[in-house]
Amino acid sequence: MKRLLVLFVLVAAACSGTPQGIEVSNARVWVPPGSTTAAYFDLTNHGPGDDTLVGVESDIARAMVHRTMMQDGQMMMQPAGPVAVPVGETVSFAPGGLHVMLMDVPPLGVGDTVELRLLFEQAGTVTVEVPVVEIETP
Ligand SMILES: [Cu+2]
Repeated sequence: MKRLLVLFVLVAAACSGTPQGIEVSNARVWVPPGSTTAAYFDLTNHGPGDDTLVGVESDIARAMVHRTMMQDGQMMMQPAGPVAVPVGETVSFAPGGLHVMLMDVPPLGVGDTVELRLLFEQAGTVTVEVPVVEIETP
């Protein structure tokens, strides 16, 4: 009986230490210099399977997933389309690459937060409260 109890405790500990689904970390929105700004974060897929980010929503702005790329020596950005987040991997949204474009944003200051809803094929809607931070310089 005692051995069974020990086994149960071990299993419970193992389960609670293994997060499932999509983890959003390092999320931040750059303080808008005007009516447009960008949000960045890391997406980690803890399983059980591959997932895809298919969209993003905000109540205070128009939100789109964009990708920045060099084209003919110019920095261009365009809609990224669905973004694959394979199981066990982390996909970074970072300056110069993937980002969430926020358009028609109201005035925001450092310390404010913006709620974003990230829409995944498998995980469904993942809601994050994203802090507004100073624009990062490289
Ligand atoms: Cu953009």
